[in-house]
Amino acid sequence: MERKVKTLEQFIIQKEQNFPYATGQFSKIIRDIVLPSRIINREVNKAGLVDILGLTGDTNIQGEQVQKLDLFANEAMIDSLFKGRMVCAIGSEENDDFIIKEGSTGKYIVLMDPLDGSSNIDVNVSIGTIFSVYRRKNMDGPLKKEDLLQKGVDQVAAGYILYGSSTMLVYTTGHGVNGFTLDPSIGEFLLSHPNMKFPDKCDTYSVNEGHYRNFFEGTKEYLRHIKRDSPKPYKSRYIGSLVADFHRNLLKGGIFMYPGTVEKPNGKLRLTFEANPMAFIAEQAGGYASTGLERILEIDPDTLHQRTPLFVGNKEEVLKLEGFIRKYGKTGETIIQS
Ligand code: AHM
Ligand code: MG
Repeated sequence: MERKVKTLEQFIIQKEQNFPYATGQFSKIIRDIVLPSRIINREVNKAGLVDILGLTGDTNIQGEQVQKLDLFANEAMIDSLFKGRMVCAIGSEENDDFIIKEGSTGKYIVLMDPLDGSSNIDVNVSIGTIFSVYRRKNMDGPLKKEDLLQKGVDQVAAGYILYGSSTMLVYTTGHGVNGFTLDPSIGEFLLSHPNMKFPDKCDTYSVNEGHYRNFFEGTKEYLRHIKRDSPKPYKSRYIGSLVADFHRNLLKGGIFMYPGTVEKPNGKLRLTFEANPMAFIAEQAGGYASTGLERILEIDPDTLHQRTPLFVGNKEEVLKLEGFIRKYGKTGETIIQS
């Protein structure tokens, strides 16, 4: 039987035909992200050979400096995006400030975490690239704060590349979520997961429970509830790599949590690079993302690197969790040591 294979390129062209006035600029950005992701993928796959080729940050046997993979990924993405000329500014988890391309006529701004979960590289655990795309609000004059730091609801695209047992691109432009798997034999991403949706059932939770004693009471009570009151115990699955944890929950059903703690009320994850893109993908896949008290996508960002608690996954489950957090007061108000 003949199987119909659709490449990412064919998919993009087909989607463009649905928008007769599309200039193609926006699709170019997706291509400009995908190109370096193949190179990052190659380097990530070589990471196990560090003992032979030299540790990252060291000098290899050829006497060359081996670049840390997260910095390599950062440079590869920035280079490709600016060469593509559609992007006028980039905010990256690896850089303190926005990188502005002087004189650029690009209409778009990209925020990204070029290699999230990179502490997992040494132990051969899946990691990912996360990106989101915004359109400039003012086309004339210098970039303003309102161009650079927009709410998550203003994203025009978001996605991630998962470097796992296979390499996948999952992205949305606000018309559903589609997943593509890299076929290494031909170097092409092929449509493998069209129109992705969270399954109806949610029986998995993903959280670093090592921090339990420092969670606020609402989070603790939710965790006690899903263990104590659900007819069948939830599965606990936590990799400690956001893209991999999120991706598994998207396919199987589940809630990912990175709550605030007593020491860090805003948790660990960054609103702009991690929470917003995942929230956009989640909502487009029928899910929901919350700080515990408000919709992630509605937060007006103040700084590039600001952090936020993140609860994301099946919509009903995240709403249920919000109920617990509300019941026990605003994050930070009620702390009961167990
Ligand atoms: P990073 O951006 O420094 O790589 O950190 C982000 C990662 C996420 O991928 C993951 O969800 C989280 O940190 C895990 O943190 P922890 O080890 O505290 O559970
Ligand atoms: Mg990160």
